[in-house]
Amino acid sequence: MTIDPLSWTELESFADFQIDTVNGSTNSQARLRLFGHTEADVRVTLYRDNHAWCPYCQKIWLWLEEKQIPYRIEKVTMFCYGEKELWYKKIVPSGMLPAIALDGKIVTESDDILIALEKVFGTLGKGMNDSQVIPLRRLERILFRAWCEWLCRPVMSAQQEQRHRHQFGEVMTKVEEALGNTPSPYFLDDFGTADVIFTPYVERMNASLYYYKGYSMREENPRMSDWFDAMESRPTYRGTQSDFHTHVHDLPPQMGGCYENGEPQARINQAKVNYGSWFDLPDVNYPEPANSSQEALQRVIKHRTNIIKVNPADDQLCDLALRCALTNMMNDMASDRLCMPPPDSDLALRYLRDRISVPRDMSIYAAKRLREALEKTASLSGDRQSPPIPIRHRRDQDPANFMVS
Ligand SMILES: N[C@@H](CCC(=O)N[C@@H](CS)C(=O)NCC(=O)O)C(=O)O
Repeated sequence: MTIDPLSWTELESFADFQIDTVNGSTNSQARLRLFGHTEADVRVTLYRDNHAWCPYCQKIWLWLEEKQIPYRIEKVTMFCYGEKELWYKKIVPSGMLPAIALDGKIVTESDDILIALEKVFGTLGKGMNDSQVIPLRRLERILFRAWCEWLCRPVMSAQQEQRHRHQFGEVMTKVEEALGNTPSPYFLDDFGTADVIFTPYVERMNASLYYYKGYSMREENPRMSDWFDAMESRPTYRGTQSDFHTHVHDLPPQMGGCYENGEPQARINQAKVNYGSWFDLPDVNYPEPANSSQEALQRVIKHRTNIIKVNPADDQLCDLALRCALTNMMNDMASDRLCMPPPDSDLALRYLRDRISVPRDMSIYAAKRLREALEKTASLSGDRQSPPIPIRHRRDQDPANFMVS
């Protein structure tokens, strides 16, 4: 049985999803975080990138959320996807992110920011200059460099590729040893600064090595796997956590290129990340919340005008196709009650499938639900893929196109 697409008004009646961005759980939409305090208590402004792609911003974001420090958020455009705001260049002439204003004083460089915050608000577990944390900070940088060497350098031979893989594996062994030094799943006895320092890049390593090199960091390293699980038990981390699709396509312009090794496993993984099923990926391990479809629906409804406007397809076609996909999503993709999209809407739906950004737009499971609904609905219309996502820049994601109209 085929069913008609729901109208936007009907879809709105299903969108039962509300969050308190100011005092509720960590979320990427907030412009102000109070944790039950008043605005008069705010001493910190965090300048972070619009799309939550910047790893150094995630570090500060997670720390502030863990410490529950009241703060404001100002979002800034990164060079790879748009024009840097003039007002930001007046505060930070290099345009680099993150920065904070702490009691009106600007601090840049993520490590200096954490040290400045610790001086005023105290440490998060063991602090930046603790004798147990310093070697872990160093290890994180060694891992980072081994990752860059493997991922971001074109190689001339299979031997060179193997060498880079091996070097990364050796550093991973040291990370596994470090994680094994305490009975807790974290780097030290309790969660703290060292875990925050590791978070942004191991998340990006997990995604990028799976996709470009066919190496599953989380599955191949048991202590790292336990560490990810422990991190995912924290609502703060869940609120900042991205997914594989977002990272593998946001990294190339930020890193100056990511190089695949062409191995069969990498090809299999690439197909899964790009075309699904997104539920089979090792990018998240906590159970799916019951309201993930509602979240996806609410987020699309809120931004539908701009979503349709930036889609290269005709507005009316896109509107209808999108409502079909959302109707199917809310019917749990039941194959006996499908909404058939209009002819030639495969490109429009896949264009959006490829541009959902986590956590900017929605949380990880909501994005999986939406990607799945868009893909399955697109496949009822055709098998064309939209043009590849650019790798030198991401101007297709220019936030200027998404200003609330
Ligand atoms: N060492 C700096 C590195 C910061 C950095 O590299 N930031 C990048 C984003 S991840 C940036 O702002 N680049 C300018 C841009 O992309 O607009 C820190 O730790 O804060």
